[in-house]
Amino acid sequence: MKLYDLKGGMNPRRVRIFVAEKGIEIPVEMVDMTKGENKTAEFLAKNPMGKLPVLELDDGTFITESVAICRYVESLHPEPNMFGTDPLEIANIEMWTRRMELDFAIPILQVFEHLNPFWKGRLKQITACGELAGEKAMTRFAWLDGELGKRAPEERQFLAAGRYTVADITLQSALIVAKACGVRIPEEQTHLSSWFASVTARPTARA
Ligand SMILES: N[C@@H](CCC(=O)N[C@@H](CS)C(=O)NCC(=O)O)C(=O)O
Repeated sequence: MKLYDLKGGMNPRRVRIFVAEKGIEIPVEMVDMTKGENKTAEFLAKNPMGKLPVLELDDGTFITESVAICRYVESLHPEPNMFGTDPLEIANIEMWTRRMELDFAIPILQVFEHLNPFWKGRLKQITACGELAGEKAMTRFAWLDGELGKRAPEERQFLAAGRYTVADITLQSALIVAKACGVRIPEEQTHLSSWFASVTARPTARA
């Protein structure tokens, strides 16, 4: 098995943290996006979307999409469980993961793509799109801080279950990119800030 990885990328980080939480090691090959290595014919044969991460299996099969990779790893290494153990928990973790992807990760990626100088000349950048996405992200931060605040203190530590799950990893990875783009959790949002401080203090956070 081999993981094609990208330094600094939100989705590759999700898989790295997930794998680290499982306590396993998967050999890694770094792909340098700045050199266009993810757009070569050789890489596009692995993932026609030209994106990372990609998991290569020993029989030459490629799995793309970070959640699909995580699910595959979970099937092989069920403990610690990160996708849920009973119907309600599975649904809750899926619900929170989808929320974190659609309402947090996507706007944050749009801020990065439309406003960050890295993408100049690589993508069509529209400043207003980046600014709008930043506003959406900030609205979502406020909403999530409020949601966490409605919970009993012991239930604020994790988003979807009484333990760290793939939903937490999804937001944690998105917020690292947000921070790098200058989109920060406002100081007064203490519940969201505490959650972020707690997940980023985990030993796997630097994976
Ligand atoms: N939906 C995919 C998204 C993958 C993705 O967007 N990867 C980014 C890094 S976070 C990438 O490879 N970008 C390279 C590019 O767009 O050229 C997943 O969850 O894995």
